[in-house]
Amino acid sequence: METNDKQNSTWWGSTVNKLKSALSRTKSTLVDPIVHDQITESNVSVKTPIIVDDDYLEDLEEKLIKADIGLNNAETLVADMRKISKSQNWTSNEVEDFLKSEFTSMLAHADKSELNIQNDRLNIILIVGVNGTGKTTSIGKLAWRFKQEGKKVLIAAGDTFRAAAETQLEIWSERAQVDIVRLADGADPGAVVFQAIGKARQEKYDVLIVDTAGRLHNKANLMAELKKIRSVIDKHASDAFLEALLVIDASIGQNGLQQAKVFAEFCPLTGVILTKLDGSSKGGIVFSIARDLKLPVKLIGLGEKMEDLRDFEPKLFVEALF
Ligand SMILES: Nc1nc2c(ncn2[C@@H]2O[C@H](COP(=O)(O)OP(=O)(O)OP(=O)(O)O)[C@@H](O)[C@H]2O)c(=O)[nH]1
Ligand SMILES: [Mg+2]
Repeated sequence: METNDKQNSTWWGSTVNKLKSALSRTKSTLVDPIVHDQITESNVSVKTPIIVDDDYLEDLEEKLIKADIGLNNAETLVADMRKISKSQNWTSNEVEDFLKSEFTSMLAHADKSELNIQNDRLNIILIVGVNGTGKTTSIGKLAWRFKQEGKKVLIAAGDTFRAAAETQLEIWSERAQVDIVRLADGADPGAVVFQAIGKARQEKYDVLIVDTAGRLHNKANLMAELKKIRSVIDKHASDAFLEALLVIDASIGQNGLQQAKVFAEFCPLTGVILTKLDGSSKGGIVFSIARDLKLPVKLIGLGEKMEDLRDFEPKLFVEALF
């Protein structure tokens, strides 16, 4: 999507402030313990020099790992710092600039973050993930956003497993004013997807978003069912443009990576939606997803409201942490 479109639309307007406030807890675990000015007794903030010695570097590595950025990232960052400056004094501004540049290069390990939408054909967005991570909510928000952009949107209630799941999606479809394909409770999710693809083609929808049941990554039968859904798409919509997005809850930190690896075995992924960044202190996981999974985070959830799903902008994200 063009930058201009984004800047003109309502959901974009307050992104920077929204992001800053959503990331405040992550900032307090990831950045503040490393870059902090000392407050004197008279309440004046002074910048104290930081001596980059072995103790400092060891402590830094520990803090980074605790903040969920991943072992590889933490080791690289510390090694880079050691290379540049051993036993020298750094100002807190210098540490801040160094961290910003390291964080930015961590995100460069993954492909570009934009959600791919093609104008000349059907786009299918398949949403998968563990129970309760925010799949259905994110679909509602995304459908609303596409609708605001003037696209013709269809959503498929592919979670036929949990009672009330389809009703939850139906409520979102009404809010976003988009169409929905829903079969009887307990229907085969593959059949729902098949029918939705047929409708999307016949009635020339721009985007079809597919909801799926939450499943534990260690439950083989449910994962096999996901594989089936994926094969229906591959077989009956091979000319459509597909985004397969894994929803990860930012508050679970490193466990999200393990989930992602298993999901990717059953359904090749093109990116991640990282939800619940608001209120999470483990937003550092963004850096680990890029480095260790090599998957781009495409969208981020910053709250429960319709407009609280935003594009992930690596540069903006890093800026908002400082
Ligand atoms: N604060 C916050 N809450 C969120 C966000 N995204 C989703 N939620 C909440 O998370 C809860 C679960 O969301 P759902 O969308 O039902 O999750 P799901 O993955 O579809 O769940 P299952 O269908 O049971 O697997 C709801 O209460 C949502 O409002 C977010 O970005 N921030
Ligand atoms: Mg759901």
